[in-house]
Amino acid sequence: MSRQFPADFFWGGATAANQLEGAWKEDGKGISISDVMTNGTHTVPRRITPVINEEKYYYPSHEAVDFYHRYKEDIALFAEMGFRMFRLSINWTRIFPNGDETEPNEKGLEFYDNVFAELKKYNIEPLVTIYHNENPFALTGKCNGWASRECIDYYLRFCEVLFNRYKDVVKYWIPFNEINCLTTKLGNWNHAGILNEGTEFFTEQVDDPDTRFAALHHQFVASAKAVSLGRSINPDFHFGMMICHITVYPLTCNPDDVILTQQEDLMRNCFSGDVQVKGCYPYYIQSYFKKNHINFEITQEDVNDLKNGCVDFYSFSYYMSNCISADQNSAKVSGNVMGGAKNPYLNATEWNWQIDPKGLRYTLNHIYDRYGIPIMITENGLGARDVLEEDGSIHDNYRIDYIKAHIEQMKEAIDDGVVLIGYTPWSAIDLVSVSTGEMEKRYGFIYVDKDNKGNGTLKRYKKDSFYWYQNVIKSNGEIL
Ligand code: BGP
Repeated sequence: MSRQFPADFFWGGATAANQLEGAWKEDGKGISISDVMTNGTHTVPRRITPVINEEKYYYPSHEAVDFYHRYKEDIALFAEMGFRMFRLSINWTRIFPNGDETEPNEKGLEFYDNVFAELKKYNIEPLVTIYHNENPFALTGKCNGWASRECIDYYLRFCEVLFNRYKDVVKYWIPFNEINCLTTKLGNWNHAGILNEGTEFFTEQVDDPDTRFAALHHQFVASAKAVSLGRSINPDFHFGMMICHITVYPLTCNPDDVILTQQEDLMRNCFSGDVQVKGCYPYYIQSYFKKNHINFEITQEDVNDLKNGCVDFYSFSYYMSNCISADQNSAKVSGNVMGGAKNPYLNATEWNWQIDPKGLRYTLNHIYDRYGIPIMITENGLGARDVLEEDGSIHDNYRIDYIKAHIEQMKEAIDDGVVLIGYTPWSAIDLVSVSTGEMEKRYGFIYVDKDNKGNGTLKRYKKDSFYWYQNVIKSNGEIL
């Protein structure tokens, strides 16, 4: 064992189409669920408006950071940093504007031809997320999104087009981003296009667990079928699952806290991992469904499909850890899908996400011990306000500190024996925040001149972290 990264380690950065591309109606693109979400802040929730009203509201995905027109410039910057991998998602509505067409939109496919050609020019391996909060909005009206089984076929048609078109340029695929978000009610909208009557705000969604778990099941089946289909088109494809890893610790050694923590971990993290890596529903979730009277259809064909479509690698996002307490009155902190009790040993960001680099080592070991397959960290990073100085510099030493501390713990985990094959921090470049719709909650190595209201030149600037990360990659993680 050694504390060194493997020579072929995938250093890179991550993004998602709806937060990056803009051009929301260009070249035949349809409306996605992200396009009907207004901006917000961490105290003002984002609104879901089935009828778009641009006079009244601001919709951050409509222009985002305009990658659609600036991808050449951006990819050149990624190459300058030394990226070996770039994680992006395909905007489903560029290819199938309403989701249920039978013929794809050629213009949309051409855009990604160009993006992949540009990446190839610099030897950057694409890592493609097929679904990252970009469900066609028309499917919400048609069948309440993934609540309906119909979505499986629409999604597979989309996958088949992608696999055939890009089979020679894309090898790494993630069928669904953070699929486990559907274990919480926040997942209804972004993760499945489900809009139950009465829902107005992203953070306050009306929830029906039967529908939500049915949607999750449909996505498990869709993912497994996509894996089987992809392998039949190109046996060299690698498929990974993607979990929003909600790392949890018991707040105290009170056995009540410990049991509750174990239950949370099984439900939020292990459940989706177990289904996608092991190919079947684990015992604890079956009893959870029974105890909570959750019912939805699982056919024998589904059972077979799940068995046949297990993934090759495990990937996850890691931003924070949370504590779990049986005491309802414990102090609280936030998180991307789930908050928790405040950990007295950790600091938190302005958005109240606790910073816990050692939790990453813990998580990597936890995952590798359970599954024993290669792991990629496909999101990790710090959302913070940056200041653009007059000379165009951005001194984001706090971001460097954050990422450095996490990379150090990745090294420890490699030394522990974990097989870690890639790291694509969030985000390659500044982009729109999902939870709040803000631009000024920045994650990138590259600053984009744009504010929360949409003002700015969209000009790109290299942050201090850009140069720092460039050296990290050049030294293969030796110089931090
Ligand atoms: C993850 C999402 C990303 C990303 C990130 C940061 O859950 O997969 O799309 O946005 O969280 O969250 P936020 O943008 O809310 O700060």
